[in-house]
Amino acid sequence: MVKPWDLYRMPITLFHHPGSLCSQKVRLALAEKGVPFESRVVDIGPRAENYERWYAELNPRMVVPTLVHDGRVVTDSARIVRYIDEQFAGPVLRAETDEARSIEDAWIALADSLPLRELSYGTLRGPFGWILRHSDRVRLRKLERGRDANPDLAPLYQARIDDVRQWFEVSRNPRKVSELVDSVNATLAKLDAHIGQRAFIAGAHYGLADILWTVVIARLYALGLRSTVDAHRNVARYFARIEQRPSLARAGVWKSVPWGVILRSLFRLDANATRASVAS
Ligand SMILES: N[C@@H](CCC(=O)N[C@@H](CS)C(=O)NCC(=O)O)C(=O)O
Repeated sequence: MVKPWDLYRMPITLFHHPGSLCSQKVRLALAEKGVPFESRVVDIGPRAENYERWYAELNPRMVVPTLVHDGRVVTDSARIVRYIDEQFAGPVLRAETDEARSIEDAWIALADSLPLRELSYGTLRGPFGWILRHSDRVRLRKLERGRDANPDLAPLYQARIDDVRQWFEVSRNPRKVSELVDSVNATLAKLDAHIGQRAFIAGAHYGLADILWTVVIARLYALGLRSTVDAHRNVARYFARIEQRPSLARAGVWKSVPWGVILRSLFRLDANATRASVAS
């Protein structure tokens, strides 16, 4: 709960969505640093508020999250978590030595390269999974309308139209989705070998790479891929340890599908509500 005296030290607005993997990474970094922020939920469900002009002007890729700090706009979760670490007081999240930093960079890049968007839409079961996999028509209609109404932004809208076509073509193809699971499995095997008996991915403390991988592993559990994760014993042990951190609950990082949150957001009970959050 936000306290009145927190408001004056809240120069940050985070445009995000409760269920978005990339938003969870940023919220976890803010929670670890203890940085308060103003929360602006952007509906990325079938209503696709992220395809509206005001948001495209903020984030030309029309994806969440976006951080606005003292008038500076920062996009892309990996860049945002680094930015948060550099700009704000609190525990240092970057690894300490040059060697540890290059290990950290490599694992951040690997977490970023995982095809989790296609995998999330492709593997989520039940009626909600079905709705997600068939939300492309609504999305494409909204993007086409955006392209036609905003000729100056037409190339951005066209790029998203092409991207959405490719995204759903993969997510609705069970053979391609199973290939994605194989590729995630291969990356988990690398993490398993790397983490071994180490406490953290890079360096001596919970850091940037750990934040990204915490959210990735939690998402794999949430998608029902428990046996894929647990087949990698070191990874499962590592996660069992780090999931005890109180920051996960504060940041809304879940390892099971939070139906209540999703339904609230689907029926717009909390979307659009600009509210103050204290991540610490
Ligand atoms: N590389 C970007 C990817 C952002 C991204 O794909 N965000 C997803 C949610 S995790 C999104 O906004 N999806 C909605 C859409 O593409 O329409 C980052 O890490 O911030």
